[in-house]
Amino acid sequence: MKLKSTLLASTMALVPLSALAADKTVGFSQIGSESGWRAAETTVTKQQAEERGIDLKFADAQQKQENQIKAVRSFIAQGVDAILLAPVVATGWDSVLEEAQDAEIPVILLDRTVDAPDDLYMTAVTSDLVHEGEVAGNWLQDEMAGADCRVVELQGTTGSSPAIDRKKGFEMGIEDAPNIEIVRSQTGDFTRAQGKVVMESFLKAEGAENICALYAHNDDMAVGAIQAIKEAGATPGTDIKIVSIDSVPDIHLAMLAGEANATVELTPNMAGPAFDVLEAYWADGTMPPKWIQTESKLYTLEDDNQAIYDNKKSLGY
Ligand code: GZL
Repeated sequence: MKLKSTLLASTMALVPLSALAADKTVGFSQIGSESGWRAAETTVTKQQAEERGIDLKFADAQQKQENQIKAVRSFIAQGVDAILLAPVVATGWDSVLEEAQDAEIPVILLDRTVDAPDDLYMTAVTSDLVHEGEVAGNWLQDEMAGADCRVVELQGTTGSSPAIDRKKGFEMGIEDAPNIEIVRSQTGDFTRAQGKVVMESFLKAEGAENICALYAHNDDMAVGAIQAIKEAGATPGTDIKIVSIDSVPDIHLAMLAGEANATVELTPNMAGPAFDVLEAYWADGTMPPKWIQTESKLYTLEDDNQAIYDNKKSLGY
C-alpha cells in the first residue's frame, strides 16, 4: 500500500500545478470599468485564466455593491471552484462571504480589502494602499523643499479601502511638512469625468493661483483634472503640480508633456498571484498568507516615460 501511495505522490509531483487548474471554474466579481487601470486588470485576469485553462465566469457590477453580491450568490449557486472579488467598498460583505464559506468555496480579494473577519476569505492580493499614499506625500514634500503649498485632493470611491488608505498614507507623508496644507478634499469616484468636474469646483472655489498641487487617488481623476486646469487657463505640471497613483499609460503621456509630475505604480496583474494560490491549494491543500502584497514604484519626470508608456501598452492596457 505504502509503495502505491508513494508512486501516486511522485506521479502527482510530475503534474505542473497549472494543469490541475484545467478543469476548474472561477467566478470573478469585478467592480466595473471606471478607470484605465480597472480595464487593464480585467484584461489581465482573463489572459491569466486562459493561459491556465481556467473557465472564468466574469461579472461587471457597474460599481454597485448590490450587483457584486448578486454575482457572488450566482457563483455560489453555480458551484464554482473559487471566487475572485474586487470589493467596491470595504463594508457590507459578511453575510455573502459566510454563504461562500458555508458552500466551501474559497474567496480571494483582489486590489481592495473588506472590513470582515479574515477567516471569510482565503487571502487578499493588494498593494500597500497606505504606503502608496505616503510615497505620494513624501514626493510632494521633497518637491516643495519647504515652500508653502496648498493642496487639493481627489479621493477615490467613498468607503473603498483605497480611498480610505491612500488618504491616510498621504497625510502621513506630509505630516512633517507644516508648509503643505490640504485645503480641499472630495471624491471623484476614480473616474476621469468626475475628476474633471470636482477639479473645476476646486478651481472655482480657490482660484488656480491659490492651488499649488493636486493629489489624486488615481491617474484617471488626475487626467480629468488636467483638462479642467487647462480650461481654467493654468498650466498643469508647473502652476499646479500633479501626483497620482496607478501608473496607467496616459499619465506617462501627460508626464512627457510636462502636464503631470509623478505617479505611483499599481500592477494590474492581481489575478496571477491569486491563481497561483488556487493552483497550490487545489494541488495539495496549501493555504496562503492572508495578504499577498504587490509592489509600488514611484515614477517621476526623471524616468524614461516614453519607454514606460510603450511597455505598459504591451501589458493589457
Ligand atoms: C486600487 C484600485 C483602484 C485603482 C483605480 O487598488 O482598487 O480602483 O487605483 C480603480 O484606478 O478604480
